[in-house]
Amino acid sequence: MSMTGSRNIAGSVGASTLRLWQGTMGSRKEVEQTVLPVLYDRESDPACRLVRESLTALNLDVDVRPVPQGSVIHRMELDALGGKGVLPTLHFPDTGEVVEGVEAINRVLFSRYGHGKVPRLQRANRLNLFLSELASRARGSRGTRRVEARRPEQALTLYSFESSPYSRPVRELLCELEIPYRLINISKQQRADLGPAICRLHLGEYQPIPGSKRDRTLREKGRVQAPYLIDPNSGQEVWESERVLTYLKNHYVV
Ligand SMILES: N[C@@H](CCC(=O)N[C@@H](CS)C(=O)NCC(=O)O)C(=O)O
Repeated sequence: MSMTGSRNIAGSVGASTLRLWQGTMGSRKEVEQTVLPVLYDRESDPACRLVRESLTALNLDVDVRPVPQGSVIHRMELDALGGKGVLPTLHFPDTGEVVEGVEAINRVLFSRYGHGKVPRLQRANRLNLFLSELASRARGSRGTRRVEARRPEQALTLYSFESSPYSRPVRELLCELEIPYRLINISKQQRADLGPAICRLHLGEYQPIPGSKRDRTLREKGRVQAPYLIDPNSGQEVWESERVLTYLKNHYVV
């Protein structure tokens, strides 16, 4: 990995540490999702981060519509929902329900998909928002402002989980390029999932929980690693964070 790449990952580790590695572990039981909710999100926004952590905790997938500063298309889409146009906003396309703001979204997510109560570290209180703000500052202005980019015809797919230091730079770039993507959360569900892909903390052959998304990913793709990007527009599937970033820059930055 290049010096710049290593510095980027070190800063991303810092951001995850400031948020106490929330957005790593997820529920062992996975909800069957037929129609995915749509999350209007800005990667660097402290409140949006708390929602993304909740999604990892609940092991839920969403269709992300990044709304960077200077956004045109997703800002228009968000405003057309008829709400206040705040970030984060979660839209359930099957019911038309629009939920605005981190507190309301977390309440809906944990009552619908969790045990009812929003866990202490996901609550939108002053401490969590402060730590999330610090995490954003550790990333400078990444994942904040729109950069001129080509718009893909079809949304991309990204396998990730919120605290993943290697995935964060990819999500930041997707946000800056205002590229819509399906976020597949591959939350860690057991001790054997912990650690980087090349040296998991658990010795021996890697065995995800049978029947889980991780298990399906291992069987279908041959490995479980974040980030992993699929672009249906070019038919390309890309592993390795630096290669994913280069791919996005080459294909979408104008
Ligand atoms: N060299 C890879 C490292 C990727 C990596 O190790 N990612 C971690 C998450 S940050 C991972 O996939 N860990 C294994 C797992 O979650 O099962 C890259 O740059 O993308």
